[in-house]
Amino acid sequence: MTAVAPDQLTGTALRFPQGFRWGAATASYQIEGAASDDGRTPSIWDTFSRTPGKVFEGHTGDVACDHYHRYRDDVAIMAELGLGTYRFSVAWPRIKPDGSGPVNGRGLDFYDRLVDELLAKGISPMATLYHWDLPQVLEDRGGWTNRDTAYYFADLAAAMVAKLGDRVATWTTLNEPWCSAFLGYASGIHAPGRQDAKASFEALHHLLLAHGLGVRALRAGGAREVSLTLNMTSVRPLNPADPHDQAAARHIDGLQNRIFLDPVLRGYYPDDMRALFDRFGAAHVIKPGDDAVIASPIDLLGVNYYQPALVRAKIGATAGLTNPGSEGIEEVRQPHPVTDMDWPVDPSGLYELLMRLATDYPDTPLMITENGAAYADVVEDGRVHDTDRIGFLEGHLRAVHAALSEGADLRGYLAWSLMDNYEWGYGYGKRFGIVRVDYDTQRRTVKDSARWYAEVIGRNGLE
Ligand code: IFM
Repeated sequence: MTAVAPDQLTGTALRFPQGFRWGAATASYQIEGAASDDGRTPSIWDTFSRTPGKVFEGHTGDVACDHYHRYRDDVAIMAELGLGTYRFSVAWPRIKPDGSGPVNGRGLDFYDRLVDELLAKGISPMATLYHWDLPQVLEDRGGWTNRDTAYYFADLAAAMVAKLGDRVATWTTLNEPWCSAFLGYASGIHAPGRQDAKASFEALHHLLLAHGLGVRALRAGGAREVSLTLNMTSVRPLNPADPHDQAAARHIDGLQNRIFLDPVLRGYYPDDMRALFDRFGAAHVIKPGDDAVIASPIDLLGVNYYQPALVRAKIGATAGLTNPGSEGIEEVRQPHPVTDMDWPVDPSGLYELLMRLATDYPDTPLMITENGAAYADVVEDGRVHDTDRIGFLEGHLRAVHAALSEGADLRGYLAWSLMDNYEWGYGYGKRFGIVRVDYDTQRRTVKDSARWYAEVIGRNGLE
C-alpha cells in the first residue's frame, strides 16, 4: 500500500504557489436558457432533449439558470466569492445561427457584455468555444462526421477572437471531445444520440482537426493563451500483476486518454488506437497533413477529473457501446463512497493522473478546468450545508497540492460548477453547483461549499 503524502492528510495546512489561478466553470447550454432569444437557433441538445426518453423527465435547457438574463447577478456572486477566473462556453448557434456564414451580432453581444462585466469585477474570462451545443443545422449535414464542421469551427474561433481577443486572456477550443465522440456518436446517451462506432471515430478525428484549426485561427487573431480541455482519468487494472488486466487497462486508457493526448501533444495517434480507426472503417477521414494541424502547439492543457476507472480482463465480456473495440474488458465497481452520480470519490486518481501527465507529456502546463461533485443537497433554514461536497473538494485540492509539490506544472483549479445546472441526460436532477439554483424562482443560494471555497481562495491554501 502506498504511503499517504502529508499533503493529502486533512488537517495539514497547505499553501498554493503565488499566482495559482482559482475559479469556477460552467457551460452555455447548461446555464444560459434564452434558447430562442436574439437569433439563437436550435442546437443538437435542443433537439435531443425534446426526443422522448433521452433526458430525465424531458428536461430541456430552454430556461436553465436563465443566466443569459441574470449574468450580472451571477458575476456579482463570483466576485463575492473571490473567484479570479471564470470559465464559460460560447453557444455556437447564438454566434452563427446557420452554423456557418454570417455572424449574429446580437448573439456575440451577449458574450461581449459578459466579458466586460467580469473584467469590471476583476475576474479573468476563460472562454471555451465548444461545449457540445453544435448547431442542429450542422448535424443535419452530418455533424462531426462531416469534415466541413471542423472548418466551420475554425471560422467560429476567428469570429470570437476578433471580437473578444483584446479582453479574453485564455481560450479553450473544445471541452471533452471524448464525450462528443463516444457519448454522442457511439453510445448515443448524449446528443446527437447516434449509435455508430464508425461515426464515433470519424467524429473524433474531425473534433481533433477542429481543435488544431481552431488553435491556428485563435493564434492568427492574436490569442494570448490557447488550450484544450480533456476529460481524463487514471485507468487501473484490477490485478496490477496480471498481464491481461494490464492490457485491459491499457486499452481503456487508450480510448479515454491517449487517443487525444498523443495526436495533440506528440503529433500522432498511438498504434493501438490507429488500429481501431481501421477496424471500424473510419481511417479514410485521416488525411495527409492532419497530424501537423492537430499538433499545433497549445499553451495549456485543461484537465477535467471526476473519478478513476478500474477494469479487468474477462473472457466473453461484450464491448460497451461507449468503448468501441473493448471486447473482453469489464469495468469493476470500486470500493469508495460515491456521489449522487454514483461516481466513486477517489482523489488519489487525480494525483496519479497529474503525475502521469507530467511524466509522459512534459512541458505542457496543466490546469484543472473541472472538478466537483453532485450531491442531493437539502435546504435547511435557507442554507445548504453540503459537507460532502466540501470533503470532495478538499480531498481533491490536497491531491492537486501533492502533485504540485512533486513538480507537476499546474497553473490553477476551477470548480465544477459555479452553480447547479442542466446535467445533460440527467436534466436538473443532479446538482453540481457550489451555488444552489432554485429552478422555480431562479433564486441563488450560496452553499457552504462556496463559502469554504472562498476561504481557500482568500488564503491561497488549506488549513
Ligand atoms: O456537467 C458536466 C460538464 O458539462 C462536462 N464535464 C462533466 C460535468 C459533470 O458531468
